[in-house]
Amino acid sequence: MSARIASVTGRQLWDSRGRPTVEAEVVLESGAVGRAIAPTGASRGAHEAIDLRDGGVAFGGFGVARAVAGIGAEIAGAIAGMDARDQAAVDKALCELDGTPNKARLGANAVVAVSMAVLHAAAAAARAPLWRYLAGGKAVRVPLPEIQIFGGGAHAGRRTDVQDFMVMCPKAGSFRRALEITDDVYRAAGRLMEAKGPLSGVADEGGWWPNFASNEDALDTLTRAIEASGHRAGEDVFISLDIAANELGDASGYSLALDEGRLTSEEMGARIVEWAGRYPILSIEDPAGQDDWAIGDKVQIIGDDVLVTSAGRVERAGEAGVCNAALIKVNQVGTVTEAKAALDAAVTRGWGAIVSARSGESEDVTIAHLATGWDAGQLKVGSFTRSERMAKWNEMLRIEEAMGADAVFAGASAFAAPVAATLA
Ligand code: 2PG
Ligand code: MG
Repeated sequence: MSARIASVTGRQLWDSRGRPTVEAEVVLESGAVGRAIAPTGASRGAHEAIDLRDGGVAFGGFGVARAVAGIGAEIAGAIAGMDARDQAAVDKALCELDGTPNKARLGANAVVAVSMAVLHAAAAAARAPLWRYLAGGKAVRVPLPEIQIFGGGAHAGRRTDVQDFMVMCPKAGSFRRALEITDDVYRAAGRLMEAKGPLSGVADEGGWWPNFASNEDALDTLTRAIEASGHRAGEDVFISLDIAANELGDASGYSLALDEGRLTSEEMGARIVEWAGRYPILSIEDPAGQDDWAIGDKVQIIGDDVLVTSAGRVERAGEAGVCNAALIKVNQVGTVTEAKAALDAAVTRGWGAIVSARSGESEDVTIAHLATGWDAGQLKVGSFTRSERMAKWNEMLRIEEAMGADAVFAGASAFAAPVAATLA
């Protein structure tokens, strides 16, 4: 049956922050349909692909009318007739049509929605779930989830400096069990916060709004929540942080508003090393612009804003030895093919790879399929509330169930070998 692209349509929908976002719908000549919705970040790397927003006063300047118009006026014509199964060719055509290094002309929001919709259409044409289509007959693991308990930084009015306080359960044995354990921790954390003072709702990604006196207060509370949940901190449940350090400063210095103010790059590094020694921390994302980490091999060091899902940046970071894992966000680079190249560059180096949502999300569950079908090993979605997050976790449960007896939970194998060895 023909997998040639017959039509491409864009439309404006709304994201989890109530802001406009782009959906693309691709119909093949066979009648197969693929749809995808662009997510949006709040804490962004300087070298990310750029969303096209309308500016002005309407919708706070976040309108996407121009991005949607570009899909109909330019993108549809450029990829009509192409074979949806040749994702690389479609994505190349999208990049060439845009013509900028960062998708600024057509907008990464338009380009990523179309790129992912083409992928969905190709899977639909193959009558396969997307994860299975991507796996192409190879055995793939069920990813280890990384789940937020407190959301801070740019996702919570900078109530804490650290952006994400998350947990990971590498020894849970299954995705289903990892979610159950996380739910215990999430509830226990809420009870502890309630006991300390009023709860203030949830942050952008559904984690508890961080009502803490200091960043360490949050770390203490999370460690106590793990213990109070009946699970063992540093055994069943580990802490994972996203420092999002580029939101706090740069190599010339970092500002920790909740703690004692400005830290030099060395002091910031020393602070994080101290946290890693005092708390059951297994993974740290974007710790700082440092390249000499005393925490060395024992902890997963994820590059997000520093790598921006760029294969070239993964290569350079690999040579500098600054990370041992890469966060993979398709909209950070703009196309499925480029995101897969960044993942391949990380995996080739023996790094961990984490397919990740953005803080602005929707009911789109593409990332659950990418994390599984690409055998990334890890999946980061946000917290354990709010349907734009739960939709992805729930999709993973369906995928794990569909694998049946063949399901293999990535667990410790998701990490670079030296980190995995600490869990043995
Ligand atoms: C991150 C993401 C998700 P944002 O920093 O990893 O938590 O945030 O989408 O705002 O960049
Ligand atoms: Mg991050």
